Amino acid sequence: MGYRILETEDIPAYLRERGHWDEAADPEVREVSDGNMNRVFLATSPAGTHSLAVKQALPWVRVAGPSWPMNPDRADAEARAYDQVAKVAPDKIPAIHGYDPENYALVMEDMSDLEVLRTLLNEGAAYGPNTSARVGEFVAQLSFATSDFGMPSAERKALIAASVSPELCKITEDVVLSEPYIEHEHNHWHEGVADLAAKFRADARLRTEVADLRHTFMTTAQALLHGDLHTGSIMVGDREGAPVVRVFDPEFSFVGPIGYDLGLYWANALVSEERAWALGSLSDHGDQLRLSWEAFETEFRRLWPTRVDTFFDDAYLDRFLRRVWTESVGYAGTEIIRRIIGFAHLTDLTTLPDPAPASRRALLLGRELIVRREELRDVTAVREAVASLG
Ligand code: SR1
Ligand code: MG
Repeated sequence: MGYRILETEDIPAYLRERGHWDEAADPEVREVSDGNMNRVFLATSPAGTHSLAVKQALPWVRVAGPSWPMNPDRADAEARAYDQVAKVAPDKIPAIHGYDPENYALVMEDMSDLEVLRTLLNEGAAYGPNTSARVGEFVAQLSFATSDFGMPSAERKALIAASVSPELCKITEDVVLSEPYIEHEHNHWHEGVADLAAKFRADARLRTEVADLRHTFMTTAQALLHGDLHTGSIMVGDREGAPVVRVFDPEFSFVGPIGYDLGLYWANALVSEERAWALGSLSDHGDQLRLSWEAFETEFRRLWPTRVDTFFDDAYLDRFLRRVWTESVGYAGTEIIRRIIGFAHLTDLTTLPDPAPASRRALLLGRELIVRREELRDVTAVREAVASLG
């Protein structure tokens, strides 16, 4: 039948055609699209006893419209990533009921009983003790299993080939890892940071360091990444009295540097800390980088004895983890900066009564994380960089 763009009224028949809905009554459907890229619908039985989510990739960037075309096969990358995570961390992703490659549509668990982590944080909630630890474990479990430590060499080469995602990687190479440092029509900023935006564009040292991180992003095939692991890609809540953390939306997935996933999460945690600082509501924000790194490192080291290639010795593990740490610090800096002077901004800052003071602090921190990433060798050093903002 070919690719058809689904509208709200199409969803009941679509779910029946695909074998996902056999109840007598049609579901009630509402569109809940929220991210920059895709459409999401929730379908719920009239009695509220059965529900599903349908996510479809459009042939353009949703928030930009047809003027920014984008290959919908990014949904293939998302489905592939979910397949990989389901093998090693099924408790940390939504249940996937089916993928329809012809229409670039995923049918998955309705998670509307959970909350998007960013939304909760913006409302003043704390992270709590589990969230960052689960995220750190998620990165370790996915990255170990899809690295040369967790997968035989030939299988890995096939994964790398299957996971090549040129258009989505190009978005990151552009909107995260170059545009904020040059004049570009995508860029915009709050007037209270205009001087810093201009300064960063003229900052040769910063630009060279970002070029290094960009090249690492383009050339390093360590493991399968989520690729866009910000706090809007994580849902949290309680089910039957137990804390639940679900990572979703891995459409930017490809085989790249592990530090890109950790760095994105850290950047978003640090920006949430700046929001809380501005509102005088700091709680556990400053502990999230440590909690996620410790959980990542502990889980990666726990998996290490299971590695498939023992030429990689224990000393090499230490060296490898050091490299992941340093690159994570750098990518955290790039994510902070692009979220303030690039294309896609964060509500953490934009919804503040005055976004300027926290945005300025975050920009300065971002620069420090990039240019001093080799010196910032542990969590304490990063916390000192935050403290030095005053
Ligand atoms: C054009 S897309 C801009 C951003 O939205 C996505 O969520 C990614 O973060 C991307 O960088
Ligand atoms: Mg997304």
